[in-house]
Amino acid sequence: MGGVSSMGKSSENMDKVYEYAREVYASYGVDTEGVLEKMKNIQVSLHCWQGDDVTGFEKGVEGLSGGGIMATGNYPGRARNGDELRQDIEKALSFIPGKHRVSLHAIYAETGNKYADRDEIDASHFKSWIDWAKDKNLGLDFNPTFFSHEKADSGFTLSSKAEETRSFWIRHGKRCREIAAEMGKQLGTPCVNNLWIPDGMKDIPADRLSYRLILKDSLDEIYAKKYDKSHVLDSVESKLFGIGSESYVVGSHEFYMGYALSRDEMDVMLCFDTGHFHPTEGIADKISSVLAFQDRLLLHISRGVRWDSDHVVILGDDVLSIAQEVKRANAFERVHFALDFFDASINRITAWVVGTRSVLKAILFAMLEPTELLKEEENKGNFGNRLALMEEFKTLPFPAVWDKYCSMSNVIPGKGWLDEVRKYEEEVLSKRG
Ligand code: RNT
Ligand code: ZN
Repeated sequence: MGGVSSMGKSSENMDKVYEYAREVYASYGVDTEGVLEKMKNIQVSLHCWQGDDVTGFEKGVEGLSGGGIMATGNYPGRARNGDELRQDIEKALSFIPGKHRVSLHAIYAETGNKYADRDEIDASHFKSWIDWAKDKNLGLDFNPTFFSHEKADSGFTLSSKAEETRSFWIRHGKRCREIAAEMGKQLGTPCVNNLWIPDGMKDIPADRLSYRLILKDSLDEIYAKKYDKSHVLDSVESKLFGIGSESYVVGSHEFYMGYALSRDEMDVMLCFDTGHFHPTEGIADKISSVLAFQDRLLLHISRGVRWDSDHVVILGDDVLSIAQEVKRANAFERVHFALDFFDASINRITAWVVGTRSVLKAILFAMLEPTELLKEEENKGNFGNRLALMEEFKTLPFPAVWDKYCSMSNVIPGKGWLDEVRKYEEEVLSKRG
């Protein structure tokens, strides 16, 4: 085996360790080679907004995201335009095994020296992104941006009682579907177009229902037009609370669950953001409930610390449980993995790489699980054995297979990539004003 080791050169020891791991897994009926082949089809959608702290390229709205989300920190090197952001994403991707996707927000439109408002943007404003994605063989995903805009300052967008505000955001929602469909068409892979709105209230509302009925109508208008599913896949993202919307969020979990399930003809999927539920509430158990009724599901993998803080994802029980649930439901083709975090206090390339590699580790770990053995014990009613096996499987020689996955993808397996990030920081990031 050739490839790259953590030292940056091929290593015989790595081959030996992998050989041992292959045998151990084979003794449990798991074919590591087959799993590595399957990993080639796994795509994670990298969120572009980690690279510039959710700022976007519109003129006049520097810095503040608003809408109850906030990137904290002031680490130097934030990308200031499309070219810098693309360059940074490419750098991050070079340390991430596999072929992936990039998720954009409407605020990453490049409108030249002419300002185009949210209800005026079209696919031409994303030409640089689309051309770049074609060139790099990357899929693109998309998100309308219902925040960082004066028409969102009231705290209401699609559920606004002010008709002018509401219709403006409906037009934005429609434009974004069109842009996403064009991206999917040009790139030959469906673009996931995810809708999240910040609408809500700081304090106890007197009338929760009316806003939800307005939102329902707005969504019906946005999703009325049919697009080819091979171009765009629509999704709606719920939330429990945000900064300034602690008491009420119009687009709650139950709201969107009802919406998606009652709109069969629109074929809208749900998006679960791991930070958008009660702090101790996991989303792993929700996956199979959704898959019992819907074809597809989008995940925004994030890490909340005490609240929806959008910390960089790490390899924790929550992420592992999610990957295991998808594996056990044999649903890797139905569940879309996307990232959603923004940490401005550390090197932003490091943030992307840590988060994405952690999610990929969780997916690989789950794929290597001898699930059939667990199901057998369960079906026999031997829950003691099921528990014992689950514990045993936690210490199977997974790291050797991860290293192999990295090296066969021409990516540095161990911490060696950090030296490369340091170089990039010295040569590129530190020179940004
Ligand atoms: C906000 C949502 C949403 C955003 C991004 C920027 O709470 O999670 O997905 O983070 O769209
Ligand atoms: Zn999200």
